[in-house]
Amino acid sequence: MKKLLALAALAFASVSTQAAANECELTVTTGDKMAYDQTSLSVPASCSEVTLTLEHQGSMPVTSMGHNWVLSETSNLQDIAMKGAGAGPNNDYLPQGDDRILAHTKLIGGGESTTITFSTEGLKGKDLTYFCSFPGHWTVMKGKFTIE
Ligand SMILES: [Cu+2]
Repeated sequence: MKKLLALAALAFASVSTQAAANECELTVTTGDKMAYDQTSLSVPASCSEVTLTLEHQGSMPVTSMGHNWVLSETSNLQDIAMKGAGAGPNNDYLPQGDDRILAHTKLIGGGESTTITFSTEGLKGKDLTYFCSFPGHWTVMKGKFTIE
């Protein structure tokens, strides 16, 4: 039985070397707390693009419990978040024109949803973290993003 399972796993691995489009699509939900529903995300290395949807299932407005999804190298997270707080809500709490921001959604409030598509070019092998840049959220509202 174990051998059969191993064979099945092997067969599955060989047919999935070419990523299906839906493996490159991620949905992250959030709500009226400073948290995403997932503390890590990954996509297969065969994804040339990732489509990510952020859904805010809470009811609080963007001004008090806004969330976004921002991707950067882990080492740049804190500085981007600090500068983002200074950039203010009209800039989605992100420093404008900062190319250390690898991808980001807009800031949304309860009941809203937003989708972005970004290229994985140059991201493979880097230590990446996603976070919310709403002031104060980034310290707890974050997770590892891996391209495997
Ligand atoms: Cu947030």
